[in-house]
Amino acid sequence: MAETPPAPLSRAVHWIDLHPAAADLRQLVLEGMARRPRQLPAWLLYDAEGSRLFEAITEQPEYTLTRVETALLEQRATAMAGAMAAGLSGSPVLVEFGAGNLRKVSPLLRALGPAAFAALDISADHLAAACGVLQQAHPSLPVLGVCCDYSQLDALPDNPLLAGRPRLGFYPGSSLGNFDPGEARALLARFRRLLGPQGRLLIGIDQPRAVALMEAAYNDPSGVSAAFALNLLHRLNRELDGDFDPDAFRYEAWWEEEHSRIAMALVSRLTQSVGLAGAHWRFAQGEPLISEFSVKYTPEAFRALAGSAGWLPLARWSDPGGQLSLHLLGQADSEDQRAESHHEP
Ligand code: AVJ
Repeated sequence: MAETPPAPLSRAVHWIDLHPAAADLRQLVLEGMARRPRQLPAWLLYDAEGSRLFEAITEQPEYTLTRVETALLEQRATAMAGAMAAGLSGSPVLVEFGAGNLRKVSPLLRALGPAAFAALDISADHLAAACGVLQQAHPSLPVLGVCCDYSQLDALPDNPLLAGRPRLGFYPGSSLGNFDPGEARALLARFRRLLGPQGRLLIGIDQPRAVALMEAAYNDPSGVSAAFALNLLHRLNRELDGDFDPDAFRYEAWWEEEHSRIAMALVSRLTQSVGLAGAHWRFAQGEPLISEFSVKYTPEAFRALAGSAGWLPLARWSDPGGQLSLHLLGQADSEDQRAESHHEP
């Protein structure tokens, strides 16, 4: 019997840590607590436990976005990769923003065969574990994990894996919805700078649906959505010397038609004073602390937003139920000047 060849040596995952320092975190929280209504940056939800709870949300029957988008990627990865790489000079690198558990990117990696893959996320341990698993599944692919707040990044790390190659961005999951429209436009413009002149971006955006469906998706009967938001208070207690009593807040999620968004908040059950970051904060009974917004865009509204950030819509793929789209964006000053094509299964 022939000797089995040794398993291909898995490369080490390259790792760069740009997580905001504790002092910056404190400053952000002080600013958010001073706002009316009080609102904290959504990325604070993603500590290790928050990342675990978010994954549990994506498995709830009411939260269909992740399953629908994953299926669309699996079905259309070849067409998407073809459109993403059309006309590029040289093998590209793929950059995923807000990479999470990295379970959506595999079909795209297989279809695209990029020179390297960079995964950016705020949740360090979660990202490191996900990069390790991905590396096992793609042993010859150079993988770079970057722990950072990608919405504040001025340049991709100066790393040889990323140097001198066209850059393709991947931003699935409708995470853009966490930013208000002004911030979302700034973020899209930032991605254009990070990805450079040949850059293209494949971005997942979910649409407004029946209000009852949306409200159920953000307030599942098992209480996972509530636990995800309440975990923020545990994090603040631990990292910023807070004394929040999580039982003194209830989780609520509601649709705001005028902003086309779901608002998620921890609502004070009573009038109380909370210590945090060396100060005391009064909460009136019923006063919300916004944990995040989830803005929904129609394809037309999203195209207008992307256009205002300098992106040109190239193509769009939607699920059969019309719940969400993956939009491919290109640059107005490159070869990307054709009309947008729309594909439904
Ligand atoms: C990760 C921002 C896309 O808005 O659907 C889900 C976050 N929060 N349930 C979303 C979330 C509670 C999610 N995004």
